[in-house]
Amino acid sequence: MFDGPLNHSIIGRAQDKGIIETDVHNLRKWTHDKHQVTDDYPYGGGSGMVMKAEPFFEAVDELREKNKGAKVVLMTPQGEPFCDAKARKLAKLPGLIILCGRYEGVDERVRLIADMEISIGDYVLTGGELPAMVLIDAVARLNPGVVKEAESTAKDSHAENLLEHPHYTRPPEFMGKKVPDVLLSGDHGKIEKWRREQSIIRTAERRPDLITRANLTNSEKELARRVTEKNHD
Ligand code: JAH
Repeated sequence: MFDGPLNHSIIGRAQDKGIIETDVHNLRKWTHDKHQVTDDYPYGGGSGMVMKAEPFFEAVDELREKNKGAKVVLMTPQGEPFCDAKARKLAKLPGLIILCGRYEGVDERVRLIADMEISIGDYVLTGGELPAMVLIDAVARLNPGVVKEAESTAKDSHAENLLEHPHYTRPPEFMGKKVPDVLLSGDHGKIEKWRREQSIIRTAERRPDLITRANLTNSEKELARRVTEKNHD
């Protein structure tokens, strides 16, 4: 399940270059029974299975020993919502040990060995593997040299709590829709001003929850307010 995404494209290249390294572990390795069982019936009854605590404990003991300073993250819909700021904090750490549950959930005592619990959004999946890969991708690309220098991550959408401005490439007219004249003007001052305005307008329209956290000048706040008011009548 991890093989495709982690060895593909930018993340794959970052691993080839030795900038980041990922290892995938099968929890069954830390079982002791013939059938390598990692789940069991829930105490108190009910449908579905629960992941056993012991294999997680033994796995984390071993992986903490081999990855000094790494933090243990449990992927769960009950965790702290993942965001750009969190990704930047995690990118500064020497390593991450990411625990992925399956079935209805993991034994509550697994929480005791996790340094943090992270959710990538308010929906339930069949397991924590896809969220883990989302986290890895978001954190990995913040390491110097993973994405091209020109594509600096400092101005990423969300790094400044703003959505990005619209992007256009050739042709200059498509299905009757023209590329805004300003982008063809060659006036980089005007282009930057237009992009900043578009960014603010879009964020105010689509994500009023973000705009309150963005660093805006007084006139930019005024622009955001005009957009919000227009959308309320
Ligand atoms: C589902 C264990 N926030 C996304 C997310 C994270 C984890 C899980 N689902 C959604 C999950 C089943 C078992 C974890």
